[in-house]
Amino acid sequence: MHADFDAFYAAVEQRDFPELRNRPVVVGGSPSRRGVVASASYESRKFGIKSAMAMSTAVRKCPETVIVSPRFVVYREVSRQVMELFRDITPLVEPLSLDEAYLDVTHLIADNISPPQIARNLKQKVQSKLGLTISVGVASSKSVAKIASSINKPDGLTIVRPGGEVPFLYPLPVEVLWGIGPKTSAKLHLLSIDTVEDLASQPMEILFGIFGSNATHIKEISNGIDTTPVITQRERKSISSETTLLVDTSNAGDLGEIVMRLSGHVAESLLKKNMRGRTVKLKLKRSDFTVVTRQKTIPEKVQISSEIAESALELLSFELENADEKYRLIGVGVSGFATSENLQDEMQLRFEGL
Ligand code: TTP
Ligand code: CA
Repeated sequence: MHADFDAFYAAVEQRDFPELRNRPVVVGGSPSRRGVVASASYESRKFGIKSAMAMSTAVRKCPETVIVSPRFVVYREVSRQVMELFRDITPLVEPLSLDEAYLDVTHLIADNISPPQIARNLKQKVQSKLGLTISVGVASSKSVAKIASSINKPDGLTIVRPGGEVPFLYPLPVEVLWGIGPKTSAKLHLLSIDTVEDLASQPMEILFGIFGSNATHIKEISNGIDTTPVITQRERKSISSETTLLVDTSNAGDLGEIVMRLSGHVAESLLKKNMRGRTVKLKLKRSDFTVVTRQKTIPEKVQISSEIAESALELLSFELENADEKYRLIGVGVSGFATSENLQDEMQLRFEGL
């Protein structure tokens, strides 16, 4: 199952301030300070208001809309509560962000309790305990479940039975697939690739031209094939990113730049998964193919790019001072996770980054 809060920040505000219910509400920064919409209530979406839109545009579209400043501390607490409710029904919960998670409930299915019932119970529990609605998708894989939860919002429940993946996916617009953002979808529409079926029926050469090394994955998910398991935070040992260099080098400047770029990739994955770790690892493969790894454990858990890069660069200069080698591969990783306790910084970042 994939479960996702409907209009998360806005719904929390409408729950806590009854005068906001049934009204167009947006949570975000002030229009006079070039703020943007973080979350838009479903009432405001009827006017064309969406997340990430400039607040001034939102006000133009619907002058009556109520603008509310975000209360990150509250959203973080609600997120903690909902993840706890999820974990009451299964320990196999993989949070994707503050307001959504995958739940593996395979082991709960029995003669007298079916997947739709499990999902209905979950929705009811969230409504009665938290006073909020979630949309749930139920399917045989993570990718299909996530799409299923997104297509009947708000308060949706969409069930895709095993074998029904292809008929479910094919008529949908390509944008429903994970990893197809606005740039790629514009490119696809130019090629008259509009639906998932259009995409799934492309020859592999075309897909390689558009998606590069990701083409096989795209082909699979457009046919509803996804075998990735639900991974809880405790199980995930490390998050890393590595690259093989075009030419072997010992140039400290070049190596440093790559380390910074890789730290950025790792930070992005950590943010997406709401995780932070305490150990930063640098992996180097020398020209003679020997691999060295150096790691550093720090008192504060890291999550953002600059923090990861700081430790990784320190490890790099230590290696360069102590070895006279050329390198052919570099990797940066973070491990030493605990359940994310402080998500506030992440929300702040996401909010400011809009
Ligand atoms: P989403 O799940 O993308 O959006 P939502 O919950 O508001 O609405 P939907 O019913 O479509 O799921 O994001 C969850 C929260 O994350 C959202 O309430 C506010 C925050 N957020 C931002 O701060 N900026 C953004 O651009 C987006 C998309 C979300
Ligand atoms: Ca949501």
